[in-house]
Amino acid sequence: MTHDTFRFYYWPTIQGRGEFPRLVLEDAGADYVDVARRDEAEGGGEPALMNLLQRRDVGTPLFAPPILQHGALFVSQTAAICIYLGDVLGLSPRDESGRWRAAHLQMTMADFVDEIHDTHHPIAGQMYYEEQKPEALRRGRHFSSERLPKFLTYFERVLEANADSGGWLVGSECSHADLSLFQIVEGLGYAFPSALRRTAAECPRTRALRGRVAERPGIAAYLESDRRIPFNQHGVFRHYPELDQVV
Ligand SMILES: N[C@@H](CCC(=O)N[C@@H](CS)C(=O)NCC(=O)O)C(=O)O
Repeated sequence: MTHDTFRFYYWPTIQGRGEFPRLVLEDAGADYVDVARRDEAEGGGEPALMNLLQRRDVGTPLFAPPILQHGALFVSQTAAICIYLGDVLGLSPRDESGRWRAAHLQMTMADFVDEIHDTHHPIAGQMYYEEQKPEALRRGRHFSSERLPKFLTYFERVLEANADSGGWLVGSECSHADLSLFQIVEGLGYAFPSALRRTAAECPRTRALRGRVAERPGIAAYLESDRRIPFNQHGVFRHYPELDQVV
């Protein structure tokens, strides 16, 4: 099963949460189809994604993208997909303790991503930003002042605790967790540049990890390619200067 083509399903015009599994696939040079980015005429587009959410032959029904299909297996939830891909593609720590610690970091990053999303949509994802702006202002400024530094300095402490092993979060090799932390720092650089700058001095190891991941051959090639969708105002990471303010 390891060498089946992966079929990956996510919204076709944003990085969003889909970017976390994409980075694992790209780092590993995996053979995958980003299904909804294909033409509708070829069975792609958003209809492919909507159809998948309705399918009854997928094992456990699926709630929301991102979703990975590998052979007969369908996995959803960003963190679970990254962990699964890490295991199958050699981007998980090899020992049991390390695998669980990388999983715990992946889930902490999922919490972080939810909080990043909720800065611009604190009431409901289905409502426009402009309909929830007063709440977004409170939430966004609290995030910039308190939560962003708390999460980032936590990951810095994780790197410090593992400092003798080459600068990765867990063990002595790059894992799916490192790729996800790279993506979070990239996203914050787009969405919260000012708050990120304020915390940067406290996070030298995280900055170094970001650079090290960007230079990995699979990631460097991906970032240069048109497969990497630029950040935009529709994904999880959105730049509203009024939210990027420390109070
Ligand atoms: N915790 C889930 C969240 C999934 C999620 O919120 N997906 C978004 C796109 S990023 C979506 O389309 N949600 C539809 C919905 O929640 O109704 C994960 O990390 O995969």
